Amino acid sequence: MIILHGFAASNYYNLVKHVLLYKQLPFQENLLYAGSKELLAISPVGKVPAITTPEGLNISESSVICDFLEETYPDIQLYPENSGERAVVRQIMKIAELYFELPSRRFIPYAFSGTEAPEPVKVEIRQVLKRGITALSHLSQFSPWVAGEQFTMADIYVYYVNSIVSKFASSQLEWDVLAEIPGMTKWNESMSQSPIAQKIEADRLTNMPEFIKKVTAQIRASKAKQ
Ligand SMILES: N[C@@H](CCC(=O)N[C@@H](CS)C(=O)NCC(=O)O)C(=O)O
Repeated sequence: MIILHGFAASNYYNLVKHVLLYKQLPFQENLLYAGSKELLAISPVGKVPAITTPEGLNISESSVICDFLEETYPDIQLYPENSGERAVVRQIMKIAELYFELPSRRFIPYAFSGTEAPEPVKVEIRQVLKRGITALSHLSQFSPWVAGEQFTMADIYVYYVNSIVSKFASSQLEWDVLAEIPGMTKWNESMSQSPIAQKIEADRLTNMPEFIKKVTAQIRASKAKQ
């Protein structure tokens, strides 16, 4: 059976979990936090998520895991047959990660320590997000799914990317980033209603107190070292 390593407060963990549930693949969850020795033995940079395949192969990096799951378990498809259409789906996923998730993630340490990011950091992040807005407005269809008529990996990917944008970028920048993309808010809301997304959200909320305790302890330890 596939083992999914990580913790339910992680959006990357949740996007891979969503793919596993959508594809109706049996899997076991192994609770590991980022930076732990056990995780480092499985995930080379110590990040969450990672999976161990039934054959014992360890794989990390969410998009790589998504591709592996699709190639190995193609019965319930999450990429279009056509290679050009597949490239568009991957392009949306990549742009969402580079221009939406990664810049928004930079606000997480400020949010957890209850501080506001300095203005130059905000200016820089706002610029990157603007490029993401332009690109995603151009590429997204929402008819009814992100890449068109077929529900694809891009729907799952963008949904969990958006969770970081809404929670951290929008609050630090006082800017409803998702509302800038026509159709995005409505689509995001409908994604959140799916039974899989609801189960994942319930698991996330259950894990949150323990995760916050861990992060707070890490912040305290790093302050004590300074
Ligand atoms: N590029 C990685 C990013 C994963 C990632 O950033 N995971 C976070 C948890 S949501 C993490 O493990 N952070 C710990 C760290 O940055 O050391 C992927 O696509 O899986």
